[in-house]
Amino acid sequence: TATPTTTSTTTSAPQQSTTLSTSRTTSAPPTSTTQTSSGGSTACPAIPNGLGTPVSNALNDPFTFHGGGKVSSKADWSCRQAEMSQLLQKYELGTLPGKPSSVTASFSGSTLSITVSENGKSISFSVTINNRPSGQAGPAIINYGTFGGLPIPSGVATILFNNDEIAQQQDQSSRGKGKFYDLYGSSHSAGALTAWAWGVSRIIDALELTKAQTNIDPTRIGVTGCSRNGKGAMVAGAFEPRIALTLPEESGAGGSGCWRIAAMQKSQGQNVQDATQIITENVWFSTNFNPYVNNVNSLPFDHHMLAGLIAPRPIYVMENVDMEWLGKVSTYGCMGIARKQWEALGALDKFGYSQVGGNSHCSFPSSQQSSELNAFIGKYLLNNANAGNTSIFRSTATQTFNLASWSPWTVPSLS
Ligand code: MCU
Repeated sequence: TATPTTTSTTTSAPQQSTTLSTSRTTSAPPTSTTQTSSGGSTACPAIPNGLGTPVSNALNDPFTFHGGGKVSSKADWSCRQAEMSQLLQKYELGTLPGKPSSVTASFSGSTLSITVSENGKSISFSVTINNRPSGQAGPAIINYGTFGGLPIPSGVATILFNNDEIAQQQDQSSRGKGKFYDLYGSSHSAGALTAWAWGVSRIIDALELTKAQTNIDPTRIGVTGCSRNGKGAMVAGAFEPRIALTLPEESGAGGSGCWRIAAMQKSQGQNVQDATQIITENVWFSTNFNPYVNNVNSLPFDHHMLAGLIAPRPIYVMENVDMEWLGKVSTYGCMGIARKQWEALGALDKFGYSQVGGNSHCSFPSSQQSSELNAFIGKYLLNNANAGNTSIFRSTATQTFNLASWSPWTVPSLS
């Protein structure tokens, strides 16, 4: 067993030390209106107020700005991502705070302890790191909570994240409870999914500070969770650009499902989870979302665009074909259209959607393991270019959902 090491490192802004500070620019959420591309700084179009024109029987065009201009380059795509992030926060997920003024971390045994301070308040939480690499620094997967769990190949550490401690998720009485709200106030607009994503960002800040002790490479971090925690994994991948691989397991509605597709199914009498139900069940979303759940066609986004915040970073979405409630159709349609964002970026080898059955909810089926999950982890966390095919879009169901009619816009080729 490794000798326990303890270290404590701090970053606070402004910070002179080059070895201990985490970068404020790379960890900031994509919320600024100026994006830097290789050619320098590009001004992004201003985001007009208001919801814009409703979109019915189709998903919103990710390649047209909220103000109407076309996305025609990778620099434009970065601007559009910043815009989509702002819109999702404003109308659904609540505000994601920027990097706090101070994050400190210490590592002892297998426990990474993290303290975050902002505006004179501070909170502390810890995560457990198992199967740390020996020798060269290696990758890790952050695993939310206790539902499900993926078979993680050797060479990849796991980081156990008790997300409920950051934001509770019992039922509606959990609103504003948890360490995130101790720091930012119980009436902060962030729903639990956003608060957890903020927690993932703080874990990565801490990993940047303690790399020499943990032996975890903070540039090779994956995130996963199942069901409600799969929704969380998707939002963490979307909001945190340092996540190298996003692995949502059976996230369903509010994760890889689209609101409009669920609403259409609901209107046909199908028993699928939709926006009107989900806000009564729990506090995953901001109360900002409540006014729109009966009219999701008015929203300037759907969850294909939540996924689009990840593009072209790698994502592998696992879904269950047996349960309509979990989004048999709404996740298939949503991700089938989300995939076009990776296509536009020439990155189809970084997009996977796989919907199989025969397994109970959150018990990972072996049919997704060797040629899919291991291929994604192998290629994108273990740096094995020959790990297998990672351009995946499949369902074991016969799907009749019309992907083309629900995406009546042109997919550009962005460079
Ligand atoms: C798929 O995630 C949720 C689902 O949204 C809920 O309606 C259901 O009650 O619980 C699922 C879950 O988190 O199961 C563990």
